[in-house]
Amino acid sequence: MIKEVEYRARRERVSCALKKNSLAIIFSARIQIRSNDTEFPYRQDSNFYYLTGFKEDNAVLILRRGRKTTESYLFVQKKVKELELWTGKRLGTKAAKKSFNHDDIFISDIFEEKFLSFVKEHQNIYYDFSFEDKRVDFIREKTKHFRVHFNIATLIGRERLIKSPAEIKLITKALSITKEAHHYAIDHAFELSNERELQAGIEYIFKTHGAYSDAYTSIVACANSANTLHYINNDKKLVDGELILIDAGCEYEYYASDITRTIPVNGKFTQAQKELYSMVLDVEKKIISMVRPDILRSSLQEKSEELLCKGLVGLGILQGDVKKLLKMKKHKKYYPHGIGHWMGIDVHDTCPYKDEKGKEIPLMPGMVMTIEPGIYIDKDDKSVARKYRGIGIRIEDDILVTYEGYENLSKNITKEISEIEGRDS
Ligand SMILES: [Mn+2]
Repeated sequence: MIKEVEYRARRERVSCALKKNSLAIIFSARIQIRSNDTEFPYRQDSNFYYLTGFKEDNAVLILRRGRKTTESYLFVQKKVKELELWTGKRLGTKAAKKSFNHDDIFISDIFEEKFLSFVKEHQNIYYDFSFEDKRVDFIREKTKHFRVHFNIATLIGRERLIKSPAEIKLITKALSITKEAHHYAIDHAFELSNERELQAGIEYIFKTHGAYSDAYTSIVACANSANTLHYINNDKKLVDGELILIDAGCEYEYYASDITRTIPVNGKFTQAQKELYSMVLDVEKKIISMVRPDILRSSLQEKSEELLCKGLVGLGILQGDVKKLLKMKKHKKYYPHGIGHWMGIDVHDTCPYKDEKGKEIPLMPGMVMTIEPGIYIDKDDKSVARKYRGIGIRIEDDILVTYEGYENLSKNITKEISEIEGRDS
């Protein structure tokens, strides 16, 4: 659990990053309609949650920075008995004041009025430019002629780069649940008939182990489906003798996990599958071992491309000189994506990869990044030996950068061939 003092400290850091004489407005997420009058399950906006820990909709946070002081105001929904009967209890201002430490807490109904009185005293306005909302239109409209506008998402993204011990604990907890789900898949895939059934099994474990939901739509891709990178249909048969690429991770208390494993449906790899899998696994481990403070993500990317290209030549999938092949980007056909991304409250955490000057941000202790090399060979790719066609493999772990180097937070999730094949099921 993250304590209110930590949320308070985050607000303080973001406030201090504002220019002097500024007002920042951060909105809660809106309810999203699924169809007609049914809604998607509500999830708080990640930036709003990062600064408040407040999970209800129709809320606003205002941060003020004057010349010397900073202030923080939270707006929450009014308690209305008749509405609470339908959509659940609301905290209300009175109870919110007990759990949340702001300079004041008001009902959302008076947000516009308060905003207009605050705004008179401030020259600069910060809000999330990507938000499309009536409330944002209101702010734009009321300030367009006489205020300088900045994107608050940029500042919060910078703060979110470095994870606190409490955040790392939640990610670790998410991963402990995700581990159970992937081990379930290894143990039970052989007795299930289609991808969706396996997806349901994985997500059943997420929920029965205390996770609110998945952190992103699970990819459960058997055989050639794995060669569609964002395959989420998950509606094909599980075929004996084929592999299943499973990219699935739960979200626990707003923190993501992001794990990919590629496993045989029947528990045993074929020789060709083994060759490709070992090659990818080898590269994954080598790249993980390079993680340390000050290294650049682009260096990890470059090295992963070089190693995978070498591996492809070793297996005869590419022919020729590795350096030349790399230069001609021949490997991109089989490894078209990035080596990894920031992870935190969002699975693809909305933190910057470059600083204000456009320079790449090196890894620093407290950052969490995925490492996920993969090789994808389409079933119709006649340039490749038949035995490798229709195989897609990705192996992904979640890595914490430490002062000494790194900690693989998902090291307990099985990925060695002998361990996958040796599990008792
Ligand atoms: Mn990922």
